[in-house]
Amino acid sequence: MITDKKILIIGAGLSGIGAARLLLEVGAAPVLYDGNTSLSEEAVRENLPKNSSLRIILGELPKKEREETEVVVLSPGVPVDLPLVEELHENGAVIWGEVELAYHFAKGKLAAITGTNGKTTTTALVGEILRSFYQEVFVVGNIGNAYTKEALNMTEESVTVAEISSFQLETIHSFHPQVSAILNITPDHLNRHHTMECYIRTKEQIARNQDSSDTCVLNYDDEETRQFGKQVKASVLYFSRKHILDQGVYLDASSIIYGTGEERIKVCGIGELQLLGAHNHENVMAAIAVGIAMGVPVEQIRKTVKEFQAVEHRIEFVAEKNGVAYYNDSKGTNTDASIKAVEAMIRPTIVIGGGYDKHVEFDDWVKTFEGRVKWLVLLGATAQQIADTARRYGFDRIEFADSMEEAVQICAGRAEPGDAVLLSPACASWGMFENYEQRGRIFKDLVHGL
Ligand code: UMA
Repeated sequence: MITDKKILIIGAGLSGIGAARLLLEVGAAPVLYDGNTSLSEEAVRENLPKNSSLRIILGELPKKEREETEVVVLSPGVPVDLPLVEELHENGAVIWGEVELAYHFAKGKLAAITGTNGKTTTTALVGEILRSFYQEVFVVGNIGNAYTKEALNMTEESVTVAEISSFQLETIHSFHPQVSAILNITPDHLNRHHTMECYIRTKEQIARNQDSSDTCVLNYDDEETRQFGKQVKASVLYFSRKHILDQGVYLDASSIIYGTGEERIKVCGIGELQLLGAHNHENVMAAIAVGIAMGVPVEQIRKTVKEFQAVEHRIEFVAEKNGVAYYNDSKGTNTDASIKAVEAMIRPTIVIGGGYDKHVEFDDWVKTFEGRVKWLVLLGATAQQIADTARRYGFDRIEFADSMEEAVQICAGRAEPGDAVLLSPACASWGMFENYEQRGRIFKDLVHGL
């Protein structure tokens, strides 16, 4: 029984707190450890049940815990090759991720979604699809709701969708979703996983415990995931934006079709979706495939995907003012994300960009402006660099703003009915805002105030 073991939780963030609360509730006596010395014990305790006897250690881990720990519960942000974790492992401790711990106590049916991009949108949409059909639905994981926080509330009737990051997949053992999905795999987090090969193998862990009664949803257009489909034990359900599939979910001209092998069922037209952009069409197709594999009838799926609005700060439609559509893509904190946002625009667009300087180049982003972007309004530390880059590519309809308020005013003045205004800065928010969420909310408040 895990409850009888000497358990050490590493990390006192969302995952560590979720793990601690779960373990206390089932009668275990874990120790909660965090390497960050600037944390205060009182602040950590505020997130725990009142009067709990949980031991909290901050900073250096004493010798006794290094030697006697039997089970380590790792937060996803803590790498398995951290010297401390390696030492604990060498001293005989087993290493469980927070997801593995949650899975150990969770009940009901589970869908798990990973991929480099689109995880959160797809997971949120799958959550809505499941809610349209099942009574008791949980949406957990990397999306910001620790799996351990919900695991004990689940019953055999529960249906759960979990967004699972590559960090979380490093430390699973028995984790076994009935439906898994890998949306795409492109280079990311290589500082943590070291090589692309390791990163891909880590992503593939999501299906490792699946068998022929399970389903693995994979992207047919992504070379890596298509190849992976040949090796998995689960039955594969592909989705594709570029190929017609006999069995799977695919895009045919402007319709999303589910091919059952025997018949072709139209799910919806892409013009009926509220989500914009080719990348979102992929997310929608993946969510449809997961929904089908989770037993939701196509009729319910159809209704939900048509109604589903973007997740906050991800090309989120804010309002239409004087015939101008305003979109908040404050989550566009790097050029890749902001390229997708610009490419998703179907109206002449004024882009608000710029922010914290991460020492990156903006050429690829600026190259997507042609034929789409009519003005660029810049703020923050990178404003001048982006302007210089844009001018190099012959784009000179640029204005500078000192604040978000001024930026929105400039956009409102420049935009004509039928245009769109897109906040997608291609930069982090630090320096002017606390985080991208605050930046997005300020933008939305200003738009609503127009
Ligand atoms: N810590 C240590 N030692 C270390 C590293 C961290 O003690 O070597 C401590 C930190 O001091 C901190 C705590 O660990 O107090 C933070 O743990 P964490 O980084 O695992 O963060 P959590 O708050 O537990 O949030 C995690 C996910 N964070 C990461 O994977 C980095 C959240 O995903 C997730 O929502 C949450 O669990 C609930 O499941 C965020 C994320 O950035 C959104 N994910 C990455 C991404 O999407 O790209 C993977």
